[in-house]
Amino acid sequence: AYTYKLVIVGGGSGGMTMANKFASKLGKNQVAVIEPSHVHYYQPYFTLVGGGIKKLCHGGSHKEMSEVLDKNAIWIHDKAVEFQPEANQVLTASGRAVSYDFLVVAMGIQTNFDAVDGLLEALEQDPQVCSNYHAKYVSKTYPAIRNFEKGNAIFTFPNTPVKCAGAPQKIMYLTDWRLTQMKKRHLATIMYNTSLPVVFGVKKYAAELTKVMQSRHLELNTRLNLIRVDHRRREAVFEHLPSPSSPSSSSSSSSSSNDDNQHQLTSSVFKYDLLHVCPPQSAPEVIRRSRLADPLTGFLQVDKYSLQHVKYGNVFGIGDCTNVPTSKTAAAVASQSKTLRKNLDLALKGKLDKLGKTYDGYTSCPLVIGYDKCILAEFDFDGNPMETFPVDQGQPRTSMYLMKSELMPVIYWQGLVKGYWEGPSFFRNTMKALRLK
Ligand code: FAD
Ligand code: UQ1
Repeated sequence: AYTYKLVIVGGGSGGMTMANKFASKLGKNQVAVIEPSHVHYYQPYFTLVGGGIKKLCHGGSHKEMSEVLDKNAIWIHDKAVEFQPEANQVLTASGRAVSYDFLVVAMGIQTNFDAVDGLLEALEQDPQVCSNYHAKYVSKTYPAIRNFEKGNAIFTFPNTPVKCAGAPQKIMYLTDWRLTQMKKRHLATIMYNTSLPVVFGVKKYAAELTKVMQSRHLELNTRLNLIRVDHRRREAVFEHLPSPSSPSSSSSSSSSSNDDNQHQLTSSVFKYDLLHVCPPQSAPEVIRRSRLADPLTGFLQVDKYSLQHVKYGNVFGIGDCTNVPTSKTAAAVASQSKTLRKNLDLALKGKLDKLGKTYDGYTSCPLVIGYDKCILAEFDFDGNPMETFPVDQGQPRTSMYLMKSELMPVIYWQGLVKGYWEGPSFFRNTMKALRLK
């Protein structure tokens, strides 16, 4: 059977940038990408689509796989179903065994809409239930905002790892802004019901976001996890998670006991008139049940600095499907791609003992807080800010908004997807040097 020099599982942000870097370098038919979807999505656009700022459109939110993949590479239009790392092959849904010298796993994170009782039915049937986390349901978000008359607008954050941890609240800020424009804001109670104990995981930005929420009368309800949606009654049921410091939950007066729950958690019922759901997410099933999985989390078990698999030296990972302990974003993918390019180059030359441990955890989240303002969070593994620009990025800025809405799509399609953009470290270091002088 034919053996590819490089096989990449998943043709999303991470898979496509790696494929296009190596397709031109390794030549015809040496790189294969296993990807079941015929469309490549630019998911960060979904926030803008949901907010009614951009339209779902070719060239903006998506392009055909055949347009984005270098002609030297082979697109295997199929789904990976089993990893056989001892045999250096991947099995696909159609029964094909794809052999490789080196493997990059870039399958993204799995969204589990079916893990919330009644959610899929509500997304299919209730126009006021929407989610920017799905190419289909994102087109419901803006109509739901426009159709909102009065009552509760609820935005959820699940009790699992997620991609783009800021996205579930960005759409809340856009909704607030839009309802204000429509002169309906006084008729709305807007709330962010999050499983986390805080509004955002990084202190510096959490402090600014708290100010924004308070000044705009957005309710923050922490340690609430969506478990059921009853769209006929327009009710959302949340379980109260124990606060990190106390073993039992602190339940509100409206709580009712939920006996089915093995943890004996209490739950609360909220009426909704608009419900934006960030679905529970997990490691892709195919990784979780394979030998490549981190036994604790189910994500691909790689060294967080080199992105090489901890057990199989010819296997690497990038992006949301890995157990790299940073916030999962396309910005992180871009920075990881620099480390991975260098290490795959060495690996392909047989220098597996010389791999660099250079990924620093860089990730970024443009927190769009209105139709012309953005807080550009950038931070490392430990949540220390790693800001690119010589201004305080904790402050809401129009420049950062334009960066997100106008510049970033160009950087993504012309830079990241084509294998050129490897993150802003060059600019950050240059700016820092200039500031010192
Ligand atoms: P993906 O790009 O999701 O690609 C995974 C690919 O694997 C997909 O093409 C999928 O079809 C494929 N796949 C899945 N299963 C299989 C299988 N069995 N076999 C083969 N292929 C498979 N990031 C930012 O940096 N900035 C932002 O502002 C931002 N905003 C976001 C807003 C929203 C609403 C969302 C949903 C995400 C946002 N992100 C943002 C996150 C960003 O989109 C992801 O972190 C990024 O796409 C991760 O890249 P990836 O390659 O790991 O996964
Ligand atoms: C980034 O590199 C990136 O990936 C292409 C994103 O995803 C779309 C981002 O949202 C951000 C903010 C970055 C970081 C880039 C700069 C210029 C700060």
